[in-house]
Amino acid sequence: MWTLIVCVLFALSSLLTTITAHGFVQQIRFGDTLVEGWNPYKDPQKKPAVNKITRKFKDNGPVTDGKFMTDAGTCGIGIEGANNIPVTASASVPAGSVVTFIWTEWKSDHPGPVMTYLAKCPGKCSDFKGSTGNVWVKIDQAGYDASKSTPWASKRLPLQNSTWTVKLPSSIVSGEYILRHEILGLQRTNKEPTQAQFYPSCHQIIITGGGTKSLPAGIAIPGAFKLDDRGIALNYRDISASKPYTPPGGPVWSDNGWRT
Ligand SMILES: *[C@@H]1O[C@H](CO)[C@@H](O)[C@H](O)[C@H]1NC(C)=O
Ligand SMILES: [Cu+2]
Repeated sequence: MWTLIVCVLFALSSLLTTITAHGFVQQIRFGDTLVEGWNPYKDPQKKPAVNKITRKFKDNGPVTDGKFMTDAGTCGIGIEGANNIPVTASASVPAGSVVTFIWTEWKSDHPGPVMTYLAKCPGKCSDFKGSTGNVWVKIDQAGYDASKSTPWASKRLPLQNSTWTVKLPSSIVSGEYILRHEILGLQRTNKEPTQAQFYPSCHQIIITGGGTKSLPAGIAIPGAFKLDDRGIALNYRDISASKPYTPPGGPVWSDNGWRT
């Protein structure tokens, strides 16, 4: 609650017209197929219970106060005190597809990167948490691009109708994966300790028609993100064309290999 109030106050003080400070991914377009995500405000009450591809999270607020170093950092803060609980639903999507994450209206002042990861489920994703091991491979990221008129990726979201588009690798082996997409808000990361705000969500997918490449080893979430990470603890106002920003979580892997 405290975090929420501070976040809202911050947004108000920095942009008087902003009331809603947070957000979540409400829908995902896989190629031509639109899939509804978990809605923490509508779905818990539904009977019969909904079966969404998104692992449940409690609200539109961030994972902050260092909780990103716990299993809340994997797929968000869960409901009923349990984080990162697998679901039984999944969406089928051909390898190489274009995927668009459709956020709730994202108009707050949260400068930061937008990142997307994949983890291969050893069997079914409904049996796999992904909270341990170097299983998360970043497949897309955008941080601070000084060549753009709106350099921070998360601030370009509102200009794109609150959507973000990524392309799945074409060459990876078919099978079950967790697709993890997040915004990292850096507006209070100059605090000690950092008040980095992660907005992650995890969506279970089955990739079809893939190739022969296995995902390489990636990072562990939790594990990889530390309080003193230079991508997590910084004053975002210091970032400029001459002082670039490197998002946390390492390089991006694609069909062409690793790219920093
Ligand atoms: C913008 O997003 C909203 C909500 O997802 C959607 O209803 C609307 O059609 C979108 N507008 C455009 C121009 O794509
Ligand atoms: Cu917020």
